[in-house]
Amino acid sequence: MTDRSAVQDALRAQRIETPSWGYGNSGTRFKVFAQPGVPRDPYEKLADAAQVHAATGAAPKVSLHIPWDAVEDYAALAAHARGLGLEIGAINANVFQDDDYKLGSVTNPDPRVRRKAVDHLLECVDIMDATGSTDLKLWFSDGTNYPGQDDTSARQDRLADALAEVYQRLGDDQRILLEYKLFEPAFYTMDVPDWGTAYAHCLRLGPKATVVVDTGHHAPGTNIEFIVAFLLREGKLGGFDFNSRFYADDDLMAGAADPFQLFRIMHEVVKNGGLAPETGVAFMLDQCHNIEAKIPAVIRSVMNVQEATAKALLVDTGALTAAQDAGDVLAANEVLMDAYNTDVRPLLAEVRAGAGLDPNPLAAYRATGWAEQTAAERVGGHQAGWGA
Ligand code: LRH
Ligand code: MN
Repeated sequence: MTDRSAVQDALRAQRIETPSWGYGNSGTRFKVFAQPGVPRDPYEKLADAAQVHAATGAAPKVSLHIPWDAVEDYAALAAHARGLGLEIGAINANVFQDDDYKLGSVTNPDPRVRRKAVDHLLECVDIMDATGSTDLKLWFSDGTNYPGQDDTSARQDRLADALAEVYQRLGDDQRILLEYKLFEPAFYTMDVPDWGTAYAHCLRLGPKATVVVDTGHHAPGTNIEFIVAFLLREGKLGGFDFNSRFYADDDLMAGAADPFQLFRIMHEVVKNGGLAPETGVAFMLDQCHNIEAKIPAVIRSVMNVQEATAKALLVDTGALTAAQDAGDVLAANEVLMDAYNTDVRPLLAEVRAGAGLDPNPLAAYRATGWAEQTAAERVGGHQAGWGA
């Protein structure tokens, strides 16, 4: 697709969902550094997310995490979001921070603990009803640390039972986004360790169950874009948790550590129709901004995803297919590298200007004085964090 106006249309239509926890304090097990002006509640997190949308024009949805974003009235929170020009996106359940979940949540040997965990997942569907969200995002920290600690198959049975009960509760336009992770916090087995396990559970559940690809959740060297192409072909790619990493689940800004990988992923997305809204792929960020200013980091991440997408949209698919069909390895690779090596910043600046936005979102944000204003106003109270 090298028709410039079609490329601009696709970029103008791209939507990236930002994580509420990306505006709060989050970091590593060694230290979570506080910063001035950090939100103290979900309302302030939404106000910060609105700054990202105002600067980029591409981030109208915010994912929530329960109980990190627990409020009395979720409908009021959703109304507040709409007042800011935002929408509540995926609802992330949290069955990984309660002492009861030491040996697992939905896979725990103790039926009382499993019941408690499933009840939380069902409560998250109630919250979706109240906020108008369609996506229930499920990541399970469940796993074991030592061989023999528990029965892997029995845990899979428990997981399948829990997922089936939640699946039954979903409304017509609601779906499950099942996230996998190779390791951490468990270090011998994770009960949803890889895309294959997530995919198998989703196939068994039905059409309203799809897989989330968190780019930080694979073994080093994993070809993530192959997984993306496969899941898209199966109609089972529900979305992404974009971030980047040099080593493990570093949760750094998307595209910062490996922009070429992000491009290769977006190339498979574009080529397999994953940008089309009807494909239902949720482009979400899942990051921690421990040492960098949080709102600019989210803006930079949105821009990195846009740049990777723009390069993917500029791939000369006709030339690529011709070279592939001819078995011309070097020519095919050259077509892709030409797109990747294209400076798309002027194109994106044009798209932003065309939408009445500042071509430079970071400069636009800095000019608002929001950082200084919130640092002055948000004094006292308790800065929001991930409670780890
Ligand atoms: C787990 C994870 C998951 C979220 C959490 C904040 O590592 O990627 O998506 O619940 O980070
Ligand atoms: Mn994630």
